[in-house]
Amino acid sequence: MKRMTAGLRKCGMLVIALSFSALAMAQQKPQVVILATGGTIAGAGADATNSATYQAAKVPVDKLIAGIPQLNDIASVRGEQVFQVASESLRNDNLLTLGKRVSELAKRDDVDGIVITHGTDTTEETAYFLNLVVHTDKPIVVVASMRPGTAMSADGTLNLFNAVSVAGNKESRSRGVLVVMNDEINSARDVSKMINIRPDAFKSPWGALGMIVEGKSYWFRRLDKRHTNASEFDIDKIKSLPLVEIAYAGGNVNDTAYRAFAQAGAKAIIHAGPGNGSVAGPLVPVLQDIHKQGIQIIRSSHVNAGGFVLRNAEQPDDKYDWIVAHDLNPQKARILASVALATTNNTKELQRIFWQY
Ligand code: DAS
Repeated sequence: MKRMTAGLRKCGMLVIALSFSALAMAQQKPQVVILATGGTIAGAGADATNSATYQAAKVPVDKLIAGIPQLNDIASVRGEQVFQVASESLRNDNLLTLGKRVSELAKRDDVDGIVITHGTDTTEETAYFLNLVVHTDKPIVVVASMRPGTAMSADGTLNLFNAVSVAGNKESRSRGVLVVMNDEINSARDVSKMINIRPDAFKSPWGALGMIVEGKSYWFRRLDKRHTNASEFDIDKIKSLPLVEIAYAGGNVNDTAYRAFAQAGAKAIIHAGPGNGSVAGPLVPVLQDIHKQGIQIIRSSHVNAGGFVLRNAEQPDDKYDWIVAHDLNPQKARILASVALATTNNTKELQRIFWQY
């Protein structure tokens, strides 16, 4: 009897010791929250050969996490399904909802990093938005995939594993919101989807911040523009995002879209122009007339590998009181204009903001 009691006691002690060490192990592992919004990374196709034909936003976050058991080796992960949509359908209100949830989680002591799974179409917009308005130095990583998990050589699994690894790494702190895809770590501010059919779709015209290989990050540079804790914009103070529209211009451009946007109540129009955000001659008086109605005119460039719009180069911006989007593409210029117009409509202030963010 005595021997049995002693044996049971030893067993009990062992169980307690093991659970403490498991707890210690869990506590040593970074705590990462995955916020799922949909997209191809949650997509499903009918056949393994369907790398481009599939339905986005089908697989729930818990299944995404369960599909990568190796996540448990690098972090204590928990998931939340915020939305389940293809990202082209996301609205400004969705951005506010997501931003507020990220901000709440970033304030918690039991959260070391946040990953957002997202569709590729507007990854750059959501990531840039969070970069502007969430005040934290904790890693926030947006991740997507070009192929659904059902396809051969699907990229989502490794992208998500890498994203969790980056989000759980203290070295990733204070670098702004990051986009992890195809082994690269890019800045949310610089990166955009430049090719829409290959795993190497996302590029930054000024280069990636780092690489991630087998779960280890290698850093090369930092973002110079203002972001996160250094931003003057705060998600907790933004009630709504003013309407900003994008008018795409090439040859033979007419004023129809610009006038319709003004009529519809846009507070700013992003002129997505060719080259240096060029404005066709007949369009100039139209934009001047629209600006007289109190609507901001912001010249951006739709060139592929990174536009760079200079003030007073081919357009007398000072004379017309127009704004230039610097190197931001039209879709990012829309995000920044919308966030900025929530606090000011002063042209000079807006131009400062476009130089700094
Ligand atoms: N429609 C795309 C989106 O949801 C699918 C994807 O590439 O993620 O952004």
